[in-house]
Amino acid sequence: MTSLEKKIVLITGASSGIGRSCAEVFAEAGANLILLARRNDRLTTLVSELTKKYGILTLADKLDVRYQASIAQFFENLPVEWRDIDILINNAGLSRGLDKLYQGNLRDWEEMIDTNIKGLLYMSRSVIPGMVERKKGMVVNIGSIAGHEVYPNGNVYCATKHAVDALTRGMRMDLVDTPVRVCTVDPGLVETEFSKVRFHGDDARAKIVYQGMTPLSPDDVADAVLFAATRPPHVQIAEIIIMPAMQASATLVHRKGI
Ligand code: NDP
Ligand code: 8X3
Repeated sequence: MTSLEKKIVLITGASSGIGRSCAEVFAEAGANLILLARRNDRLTTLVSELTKKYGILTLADKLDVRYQASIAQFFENLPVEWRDIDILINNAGLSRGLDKLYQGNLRDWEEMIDTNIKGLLYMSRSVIPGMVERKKGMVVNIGSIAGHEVYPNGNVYCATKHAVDALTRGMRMDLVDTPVRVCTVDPGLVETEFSKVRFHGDDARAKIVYQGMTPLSPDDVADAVLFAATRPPHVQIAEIIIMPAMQASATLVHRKGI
């Protein structure tokens, strides 16, 4: 097992759900964390919790991964002691809407494409060259079962997660002659703010997504990310698909009493 003690781990979308849980498990493992998201107030609270609990170093910043210029500025201003990033967790992502493609909201499409695809690309382009130069590093992309299957009304979200799958494969090919490893962790239903965001804040509709079944928790997914990150340097966990026991595919979920 590889120790994460004092490793620098950068997590996008650390203000909630899977990203927040990753921050917790990597902090517990002794890593120093760069935590990014748009909701800076949440990051501030998380930083004070994690530093108190685990005595690690943290750097948090407000960053919207959709904007390449903001990302460039963030890295330009990054203190030198934080620059040698060991692990990049490309987690920031979202779904918006669940509509037939021909009725889809164009703004929802732009937001998903800009965040899930372009954000991941911009972050990767900024961080991977340093890893190649230092001859060590790991990228973990948070994909989805929606990157392997398409479900009704999931059209554009599924397309973005298929893109994450393709980009992960591409990265792995392009890095095969380096020690840098690339992994994708692809969950099924995880109860986070994901559905609330998908339904533009409609809590009642979001709850229905997990009705009658036990979804994954974000900690379950963080556990899988931690597993991949703690393998010895010659082991590359390429892909982890993780689903609740009550889910067999994107469209087959067993729900009790429904
Ligand atoms: P949450 O909504 O709980 O968390 C999403 C995180 O992404 C938040 O921290 C949010 O922070 C951040 N984020 C969204 N847009 C941006 C942006 N433009 N710039 C920076 N950060 C952003 O959902 P999850 O934890 O569930 O989602 C995390 C990842 O997991 C996503 O990529 C999602 O597609 C994937 N996933 C989720 C599944 C699920 O069922 N929940 C299943 C499979 C995959 P903020 O709003 O503060 O910027
Ligand atoms: C999130 C899981 O099934 O809602 O990626 O697409 S699903």
